[in-house]
Amino acid sequence: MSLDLFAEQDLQQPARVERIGDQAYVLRGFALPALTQLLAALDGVLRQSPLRQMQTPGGFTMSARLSSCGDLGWASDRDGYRYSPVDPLSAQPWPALPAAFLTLARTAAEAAGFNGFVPDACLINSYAPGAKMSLHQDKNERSFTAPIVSISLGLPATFQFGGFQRSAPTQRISLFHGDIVVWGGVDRLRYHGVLPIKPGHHSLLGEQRINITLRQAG
Ligand code: MD6
Ligand code: FE
Repeated sequence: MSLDLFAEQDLQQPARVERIGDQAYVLRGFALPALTQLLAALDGVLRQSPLRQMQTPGGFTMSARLSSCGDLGWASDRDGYRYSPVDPLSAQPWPALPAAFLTLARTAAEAAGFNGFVPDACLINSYAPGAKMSLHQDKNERSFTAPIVSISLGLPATFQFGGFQRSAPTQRISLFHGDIVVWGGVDRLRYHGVLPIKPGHHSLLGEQRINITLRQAG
């Protein structure tokens, strides 16, 4: 009985595509085949540029802890949000974008209809239970022609996918370990966010959700 259930789950997981907008998709389980390489690469990046809490320009502390890799990473403080080639913690360049991240992001973008995605920025967020991300637009990138590719690992989350104004109604989408969300084109500037993560324990990542987002920022 349980063997049958597992077999069925394995068969269902790869490439189940859910459309959440004209040019926005959830690719269920899309990261799972590359998981081992992905986690090893993540480990390497976080050893070089550890997760840290950041201040918002409004003086709040973000509840998710953040790091970056690639040519450009995220820096946020009382002076504003910006992409920077240097990790403010080490005053060194961010770690290089691992090949495993790049390949998976390109493949996911293609599966969602965006060919030729070449990300130069990758943000890594760790959400402990209770941490959230308020509704926002990803609009600090130089151009909006490339999509956002967002990989979910660890504890599940409720992702909010809204409209073009903060007050517009939102879809609520459960995201699980291995799911990838891709949004671009006409949906590129939609408001989105993450509701507070529920307490729990993930067998590989412990008491956290990791989100890896790849963008073309420069
Ligand atoms: C998510 N993350 O965690 C969605 N945006 O599923 C984001 O929207 C996001 O993690 C900008 C910067 C970091 C993020
Ligand atoms: Fe975002």
